[in-house]
Amino acid sequence: MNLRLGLDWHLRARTTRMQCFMDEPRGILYLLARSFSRILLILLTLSSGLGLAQEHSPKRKVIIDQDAAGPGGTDQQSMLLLIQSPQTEVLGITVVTGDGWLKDEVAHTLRMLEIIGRSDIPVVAGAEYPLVRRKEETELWEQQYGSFAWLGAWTPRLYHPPDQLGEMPEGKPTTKPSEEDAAHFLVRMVRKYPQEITIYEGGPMTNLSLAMAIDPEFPSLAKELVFMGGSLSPKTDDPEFVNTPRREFNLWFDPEAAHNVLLAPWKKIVCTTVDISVKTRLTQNLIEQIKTADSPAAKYVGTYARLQGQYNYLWDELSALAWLDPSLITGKDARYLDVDLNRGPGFGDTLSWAQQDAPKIHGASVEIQVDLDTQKFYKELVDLLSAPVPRP
Ligand SMILES: [Ca+2]
Repeated sequence: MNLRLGLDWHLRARTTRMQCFMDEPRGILYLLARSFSRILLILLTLSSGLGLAQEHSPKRKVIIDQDAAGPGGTDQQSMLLLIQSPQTEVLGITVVTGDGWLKDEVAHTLRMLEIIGRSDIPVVAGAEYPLVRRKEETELWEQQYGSFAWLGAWTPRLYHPPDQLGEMPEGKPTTKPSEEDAAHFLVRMVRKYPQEITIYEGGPMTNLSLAMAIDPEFPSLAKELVFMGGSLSPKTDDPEFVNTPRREFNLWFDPEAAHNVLLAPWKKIVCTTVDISVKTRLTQNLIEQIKTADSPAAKYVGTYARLQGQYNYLWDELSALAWLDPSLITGKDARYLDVDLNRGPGFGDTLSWAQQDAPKIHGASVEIQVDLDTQKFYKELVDLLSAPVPRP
């Protein structure tokens, strides 16, 4: 707009000066020729300048690590937001057991990409199990310390063996995952694009911890880690958090992996905790708004988004969208984070310290999102999911 206004002004100024030469035909011809050549020069400069501007704003490289249950739901919807954004280049989706089993999640992700026409994005299978935690031990732990509302793939009412797929109402994929494993893919990518890649983590941190075990430089070679996880002191009447405010599934499901990752030398960590997640809700009204659009992503979400009970937080969607538009976050804090590895009642709980109280061994200071512009968030969520799918 400014370039256009500048050009208009330039043309007006030259027109005024031209009028002074109206009684001199040769002068007019000379001036016209000079004016056209200058305008041509300006247009060439502007177009090459715009070309340079595009070359100098490369897309933001991101790898999505996700416990990609589906169809629909927070895991798939957050991935859609990151794929839908014209800002991003999604280098790949690495998958980890969490909300569902690995193979099930890989199938849902491949199918989602087929539906939106983005099977060019590699889907890379990662860890089928947490580093140490086991289902049978977790069931014993629950008998001793009380049950946990959400056990992901191990939730009794949803359980199926790891090698079987659950229901796939969206159809089974015909595309295949990458032959590489997630940890090696993560390491290979940060070595290929050092300091350029954002690791978006929407699930348990097993794949990231495995990548660190293979290559200890993995965290410092990444640009930043952005993750949904952890819980500090959420203000909510949700029974899942009233008596266990420090228990959050992503960190809880693989506490040892989260401990490794949170103590690693990342350049920057941004964290979406339960505290801010509970300030968001997916509603039927939002789903209806998305449904009115004709894009493949909107149709997918319109068909498969589900509301269950009264708490339908936009967990991973907020983490993704706040990375795309940091102005959504209106309040933030800084903490050091870790995870309780004592195998008592607090096993897997989030630990946090203010800067001045930090223990001797700690990771990078974590930027904690505290508050958000809720209406702006909902609007951007609807707009982005309603937009055409960007071509690779
Ligand atoms: Ca997730």
